Amino acid sequence: MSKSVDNHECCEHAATLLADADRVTVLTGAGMSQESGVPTFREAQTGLWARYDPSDLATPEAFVRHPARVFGWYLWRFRLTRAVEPHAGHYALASMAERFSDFTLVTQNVDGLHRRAGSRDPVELHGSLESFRCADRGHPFDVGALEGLGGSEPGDVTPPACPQCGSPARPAVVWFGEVLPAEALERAWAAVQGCDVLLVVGTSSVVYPAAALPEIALRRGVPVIEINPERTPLTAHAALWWPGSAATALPMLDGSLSALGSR
Ligand code: BJW
Repeated sequence: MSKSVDNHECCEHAATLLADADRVTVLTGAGMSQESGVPTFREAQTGLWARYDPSDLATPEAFVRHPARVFGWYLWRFRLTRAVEPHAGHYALASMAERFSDFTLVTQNVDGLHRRAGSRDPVELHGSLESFRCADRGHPFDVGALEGLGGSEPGDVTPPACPQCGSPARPAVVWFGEVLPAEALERAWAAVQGCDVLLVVGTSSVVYPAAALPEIALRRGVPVIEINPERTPLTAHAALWWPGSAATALPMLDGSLSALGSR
């Protein structure tokens, strides 16, 4: 879809909404990391799931049925996320955190790029691809033992066995049908229940319970700012839809807040 984006107008509006806020929550999704080179999940042309059916990859049932396919896909993504770098948008969010008395960054991403950009203690709703554990008993699995496994493209790789119990290793991420880490969910819930503004960046807003977080903020009458080049189910309800990209919009916004002298 081609559209012209008035980034300056959107930025001014977003900065105005944020200028008087004390408590800010940010929710990010795969679009946040797209400009770092991590493909998103649902984009028709480039999304990982245009090539691979998610139900064949991101469920516990898929891991039982096709362990080598699922493990190989995650091993490829594990290496990809280690090879890429945070972009200006990740750094802008780390900088923005310092401007508010209460700032919570909630991410659905498992790539660790927010932490690598300096964001302190982000809430990782869907776990982390930086660590692995065994499937049956959750024993931590040393990622050093992954070296030498698989090739440079996603392909079948038999999951190595846990040295303690022999069950297959898997990424420490949350698959469909699995429960999110309780502490992360509680922190995210508390943040949207207490925030003055919610900023939502790069998520299709279709996967729950993450997609319920903006719904909670909206029910409280909190303004929601959405940064996403495409419309989502959230767009019609947002106080501002900024149809820009994370790497462009967020540094602009941080710069505007700085110019406004926001803390
Ligand atoms: C840009 C950009 C740029 C592009 N700049 N933007 C309530 C109602 C209905 C269903 C459910 C419900 N509650 C639970 C469910 C079931 C299920 C669910 O939500 N299903 C839906 C598909 C309907 N949820 C679950 O199973 C969750 N568990 C749970 O709820 O447990 C309790 C329970 C269990 C069983 C039954 C009922 C309750 C677990 C969800 C786990 C999701 N896991 C994944 C995989 C993680 C590991 C991995 O990375 O592989 O998480 S799936 C995948 O989707 C991943 C993502 O974090 C997540 C969200 O995707 P995201 O981030 O939004 O990415 P995209 O690709 O969809 O969108 C990218 C966006 O960026 C697009 O909009 C672009 O336009 C934009 N963009 N470039 C800014 N440069």
